Amino acid sequence: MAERHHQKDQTDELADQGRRTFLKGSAAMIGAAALGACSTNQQGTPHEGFTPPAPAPATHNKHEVKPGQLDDYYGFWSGGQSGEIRILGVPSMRELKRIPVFNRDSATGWGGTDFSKDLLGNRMSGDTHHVHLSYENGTYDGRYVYVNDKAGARLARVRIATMEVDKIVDIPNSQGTHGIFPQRHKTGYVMCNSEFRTPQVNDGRDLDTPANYAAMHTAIDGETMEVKWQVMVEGNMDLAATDYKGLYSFATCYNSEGADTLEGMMAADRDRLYVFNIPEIEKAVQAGNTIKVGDSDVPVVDARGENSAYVLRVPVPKSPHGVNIDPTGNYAVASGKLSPTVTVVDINKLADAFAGKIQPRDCVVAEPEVGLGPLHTCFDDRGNAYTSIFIDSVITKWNIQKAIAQYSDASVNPIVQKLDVHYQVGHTNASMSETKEADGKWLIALCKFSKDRFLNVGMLHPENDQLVDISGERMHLVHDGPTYSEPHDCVVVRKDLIHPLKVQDRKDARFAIYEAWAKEDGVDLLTTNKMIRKGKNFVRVYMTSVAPAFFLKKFTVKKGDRVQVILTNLDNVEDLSHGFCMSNHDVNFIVNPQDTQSYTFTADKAGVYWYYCPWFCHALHLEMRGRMLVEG
Ligand code: K7E
Ligand code: CUA
Repeated sequence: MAERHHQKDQTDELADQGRRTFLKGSAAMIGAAALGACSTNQQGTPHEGFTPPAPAPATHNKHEVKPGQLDDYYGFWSGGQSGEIRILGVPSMRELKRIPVFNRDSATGWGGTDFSKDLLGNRMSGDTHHVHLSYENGTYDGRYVYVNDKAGARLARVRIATMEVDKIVDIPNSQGTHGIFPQRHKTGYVMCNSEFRTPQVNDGRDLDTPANYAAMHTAIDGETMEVKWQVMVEGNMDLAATDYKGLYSFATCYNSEGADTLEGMMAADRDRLYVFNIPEIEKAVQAGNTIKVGDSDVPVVDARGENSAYVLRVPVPKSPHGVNIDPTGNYAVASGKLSPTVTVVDINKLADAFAGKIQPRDCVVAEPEVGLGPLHTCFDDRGNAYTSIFIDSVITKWNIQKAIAQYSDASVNPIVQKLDVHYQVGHTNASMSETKEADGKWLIALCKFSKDRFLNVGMLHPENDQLVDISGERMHLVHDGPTYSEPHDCVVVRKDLIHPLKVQDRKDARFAIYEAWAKEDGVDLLTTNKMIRKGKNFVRVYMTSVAPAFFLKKFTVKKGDRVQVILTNLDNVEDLSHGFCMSNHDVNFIVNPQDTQSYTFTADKAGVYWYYCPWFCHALHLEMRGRMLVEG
C-alpha cells in the first residue's frame, strides 16, 4: 500500500499538468461572464484519458479520525439554497448535524412547530451564505452562530447551547443580504450588506432609474437581534468584515458604476472597498442626523456620494469579492475577482485617511498577484495568507510581509505555493482564521464543481469541500468532501470553545411560552396528560413521554377543531429523543430529552388517527403510539 502511494505521489505532477491544460481551456471559454454566476455550466466534462490527481501520500494522513474518536474542530457550514446550517467534524469532514434555519425540515418539524412557524411565517425558502460566531475579545465566545438569508433579507441566530435557531430578524430596505460579519471585540453589532441596490423608498418610485438606487449597510445588535441603524451608500455591497477593535466595518463594492447590467457593472477599472467608521456613525445616530426610509423606523445615515466621516472609499481593482481581516487585525485583504491581485489595506492608516491627512488609496500597502479570479482569503498563525482562486482552481499561499516588501521592491516574491483544488474554488477558510487565535492547522477549500471526483449521481453533482493540511511550509490536499447544494462558506472552530447541552435545561427562557399556557390552563407541563377544550373549535392536548410511551393514549375532538399538541419529553437521558407524528395530517416534530415542543393543526377528517413516535427510542418504539378520535 505504501509503495502504491509513493508511486501515485510521483505521478501527481504529470496528472496535474494534464488537468491544468484542460482547465485553462475551460477558463478561457467561461471568461469573465461566468464569474458573476458561479453556477453556470462550464463545459466541465474532462477529456478522454484524463487522470485525476492522486491523493496525498500516507505521511500526510493525520486527518484520519478513527472510529470512536472525536474531531478537534467544529466546522459550521452554510447550506446555500438549502437554507440550513451544517455542522461537520474537522478534520474527519464527517457531517454531524443539520440545523434547519430558513428551510422546512421534516425530521425536526422546523417550520411546522408553533415556535418555528412564528419565526418563519409561511415562507418556504432561504439562501444561507455566511456563518460567523459571536466574539469576545477577538475570539469566539461560544454563544451564537449568525447566518444570513440572501433570498429574503433576513439574519438568523442559532444558540450554540441548543444548536437551534432562536431568532430571525427581517432587514428593512434591503435585498440580497449577502456579506455579514459580527464585531470582534465583543458581541456587538452584526453588520449586514445589501448586495442589490434598490429604490429607497422601494414603493414603486424610481422603478427604472438605477442611478437612484442605493444599498444599506445594516447594524443588528447581536444580543437583542434588533436592527439598530443603517448606512445608505450608492454602490452595492458584497462581502463584509469587521476589525478587531470595534472601529471599522468593511464592504466590497463591485458595482461602483451603479449599473443594472453585467457589462455596466464591469465597465470601470476601479471599484472600491467601503470602510465604515462605526463610532462616527453611532454619534450621528445619537445626534439624530438620520433619515427614515419608507415604513421602517430604523434610523438611516445617508452617506451616498463623497467620502465623509462615516464612509471612506478605498479604490481597489475592479469587481472585488471577498474582504478578510488577518489575525493580527492590521490588514484587510480585498480580492480582485476580475483582477489577478488582492489588495492589502493597512487598517492602522485608515484614521489618517478619514482625517484627510492621506488619500484613501495611500492605505494600500500591497497588491500581490495571486492568480486568475481571487475570491476569498484566510490566514495561518505564521503571517501567511491563503487565497482561493476561482478560474485557476488553486489555493495560493502567500506571505503578507513579503507582499508588502514587494510593493516597493519588485524582486521580492511573496508567493509560497499554489495548490490545485478540484474545481473552481469559492470560499476558503482555515482553522480559527477569523480570530486572533488562528492556528494554521487545516484549510477548507469549498469547490463549486466536483465534475469527475465522485461517482456519477446524475445531473446535479455534489460540491467538493476539500481538506488541506497547512501545518507545514507546503500545503497538502488530504480529503475530498462531497456536499449537497450549496454551502458557500464555513468557519472552523476549536472544540474547547463549543459546549452544547446534551439534555434540555428546563429553566431555559424558551419555556416561558409553554409555562404561560400551562399556567393559564391550571396544569403542569411535567405531569399533565389530558385534553382541555379552550373554545368552540380549539383544544389543547398536554402530553408527556417516557420511552416507550406517550402518557396520553387517546383523546377525542370534533371534526374541524384546531388541535394544539404540547408534548414534554420527560426522559432525562442523553440521545433519547422522541417525536410526535399524527398520521395523515402532515404533523411531525421532534422533542429532545427534557424539552417541550408544540404544534397546532386542524383535525379536518372524522375517524380514528394514530399518532406515533418517529424516532427510534426503544425496543418497543413501534408501540409508542396513541389515537386521536375525531367525531364527525
Ligand atoms: Cu459564494 Cu461568500 Cu455568497 Cu464568495 S459568496 S464564493
Ligand atoms: Cu419514542 Cu420512538
